[in-house]
Amino acid sequence: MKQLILVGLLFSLASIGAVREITIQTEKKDDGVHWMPEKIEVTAGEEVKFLIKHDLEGGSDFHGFFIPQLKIQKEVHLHKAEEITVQIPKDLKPGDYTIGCHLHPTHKPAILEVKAAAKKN
Ligand SMILES: [Cu+2]
Repeated sequence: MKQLILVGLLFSLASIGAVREITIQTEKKDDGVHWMPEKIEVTAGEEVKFLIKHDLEGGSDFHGFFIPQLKIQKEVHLHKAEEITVQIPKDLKPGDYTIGCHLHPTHKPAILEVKAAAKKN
C-alpha cells in the first residue's frame, strides 16, 4: 500500500514538472578536498534541487556549501545529505560563479556555469 502511494506521488510530481536534481559531493584529491563535479551547468530561470553529500571519512566532519549569488550558505555534515531547491534567478547574468566552502579556506570550489535562458519566439 505504501508503495502504491509513493508511485502515485511520483506521478503527480512528474506531471507538475520535474525539478532537475544535481548531486554535488566532497572528494579528496592530492591538493585537498574539492566540491565535485568541478562544473555544474544551469540555465537562468531553471529550478534545480541540489543534493549535497559529504561522505569523506578521516577529515572534517562538516563542510560549507556556499553560493552567494543564490543566497545559499549551508553546513553539510558527514553522512547527512542536504537538499536545497532553488530557482536560478531569471536575471542572473550568464557566466561562472563559485560553489565554495565558507568554512575551509583550502577547500577547492566548484563552478556554477549559468547559461542564458533560451529565447521564446
Ligand atoms: Cu570545506
